[in-house]
Amino acid sequence: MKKILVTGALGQIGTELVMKLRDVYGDQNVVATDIRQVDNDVVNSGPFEVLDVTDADKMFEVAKKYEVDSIIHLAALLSATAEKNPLLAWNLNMGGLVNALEVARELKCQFFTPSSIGAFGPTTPKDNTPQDTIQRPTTMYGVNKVAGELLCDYYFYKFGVDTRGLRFPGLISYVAPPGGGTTDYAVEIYYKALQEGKYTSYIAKGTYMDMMYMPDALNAIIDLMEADASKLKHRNSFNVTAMSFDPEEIAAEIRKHIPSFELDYDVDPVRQSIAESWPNSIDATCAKEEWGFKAEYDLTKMTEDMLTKLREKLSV
Ligand code: VAH
Repeated sequence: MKKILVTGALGQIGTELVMKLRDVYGDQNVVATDIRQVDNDVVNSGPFEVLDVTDADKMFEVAKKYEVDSIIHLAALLSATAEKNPLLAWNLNMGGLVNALEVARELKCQFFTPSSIGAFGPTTPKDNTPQDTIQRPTTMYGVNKVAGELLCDYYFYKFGVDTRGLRFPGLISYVAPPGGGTTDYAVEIYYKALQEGKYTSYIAKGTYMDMMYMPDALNAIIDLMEADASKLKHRNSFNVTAMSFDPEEIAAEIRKHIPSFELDYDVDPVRQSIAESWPNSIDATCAKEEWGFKAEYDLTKMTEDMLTKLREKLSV
């Protein structure tokens, strides 16, 4: 990757990924785009363009203007929002993806877009979910992710586009909040623990989901994109994970730092049903074997860092 176009650059992943990519590849070599403009480091530390990913002509124009050789396509609606607006989600998630793939094909760009554990469904083996298995998701987000994986593989086989992807678990970060996801509780709980000493979880006790700290997710994207193509048996998309926990386990870890922290429940049936359709834990062996994936943060190490960084951010 030398000159990179990032869509959805102001989202949870994009906000940190753009800054990391600019550290690695140079500020002027990372073109950040999003449907809106704000006054922050992403916009002010390098090239920024307002881009609606459903506008194919504009996307091509921006990619051509900066002569990009890589596209990291992040713009999408997440699972809970997609379930509230399924047709909007289809149009944005699939329309935006096709536009980005077409630009990558025409300009011969390397291509990355995230998939998700949401690409699995109720009939997928739930524990230690394999890389290659049944994928019959029951959410619009999951349908988008499976279709996206298949489309990205198609562009590789049919047109030779160097497409690569990761099935991300829930991502936890202290910089930009997630928006409209099912796993967002695992971010909110840290903020509420510091601000109020308690949290009411919309996900039920005993509901296990794979999770990953954002630094590991950013490294995984760069490591995959820099991996030797001849070593890749899979492309779209690799299972990756760092940990799996339920609300009780993350609360117990927080209590090691805030002993009085209280957790209770007010389960959201929509997000609970989405969570129950996903695996309890996935197997990341292929990512480890094919391109050396390794997560540095477990629940203990992530909790220490999240609470330390949030204390500074929230001045508490
Ligand atoms: C969501 N954070 O909750 C995203 C992610 C695995 C979860 O895809 O929709």
